[in-house]
Amino acid sequence: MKRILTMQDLSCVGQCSLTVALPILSSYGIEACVLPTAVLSNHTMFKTWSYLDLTGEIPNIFKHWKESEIEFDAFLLGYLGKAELMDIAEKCFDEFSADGAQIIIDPVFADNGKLYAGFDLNYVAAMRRLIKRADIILPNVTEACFLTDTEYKKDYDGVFVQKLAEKLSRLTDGKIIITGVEFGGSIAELIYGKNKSEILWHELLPVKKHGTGDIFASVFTANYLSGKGLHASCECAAKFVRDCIKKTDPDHFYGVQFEKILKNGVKN
Ligand code: PXL
Repeated sequence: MKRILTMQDLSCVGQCSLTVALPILSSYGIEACVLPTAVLSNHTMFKTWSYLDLTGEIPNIFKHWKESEIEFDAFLLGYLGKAELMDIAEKCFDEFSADGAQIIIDPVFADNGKLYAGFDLNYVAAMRRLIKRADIILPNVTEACFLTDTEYKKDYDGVFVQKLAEKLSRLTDGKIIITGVEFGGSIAELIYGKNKSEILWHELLPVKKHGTGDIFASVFTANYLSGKGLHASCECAAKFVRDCIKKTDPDHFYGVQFEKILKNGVKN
């Protein structure tokens, strides 16, 4: 059985980060271990939130993992929240990787042309360094713009996204998947290839919901670690997200009800 470490925040309420990664990864038969970077009352799309930074506890956690010779077959990184955590993430890869461990990084710091609350360009610069270590990165279009110092534009086309991916390929040797590519009335992922990229188009639903990027990353990772390729893993993740959105009560405002999909065992 594969053992993965997912490093991101624990938002007590909000159907994002660890509260989606854990159940989803576990449901695919992967042992999901966690490195919580902070505990928040709820995610930062609510009006207010509390934030307990756990960075100071991580060296202690590492000390005990070292003593017990713990290693991981993969890492999934999401919302970290502080630039300082990037160095800690690198230390984590150095100390706790099993042979051939895969590093999957969803940069999670921006969307719709803007940084999330509490993030700055210093964080972006630290992420730019961290993605050098990745086997796969999953930025959305806004994050790809920030990482490559490209001005975001709301109306873009395939050429724009391909150029973003090319610029990202100068920052990492990892595989590049740009998520949430949206134009011409559809949504897609771009899987970068030096000579030819693939664009996987899906039905664009009329509602935008919070936390879907975290769900995409978890389902993608679970499928990829189970042996599927990039293309098939993206297809599964996109379908899962779409099904979650469709099943979510219209007045449920802070996330998607992915539990309804897991409960029915209708994974793919
Ligand atoms: O879904 C990304 C995410 C994760 N964790 C926290 C967030 C966000 C996005 O805003 O605020 C705490």
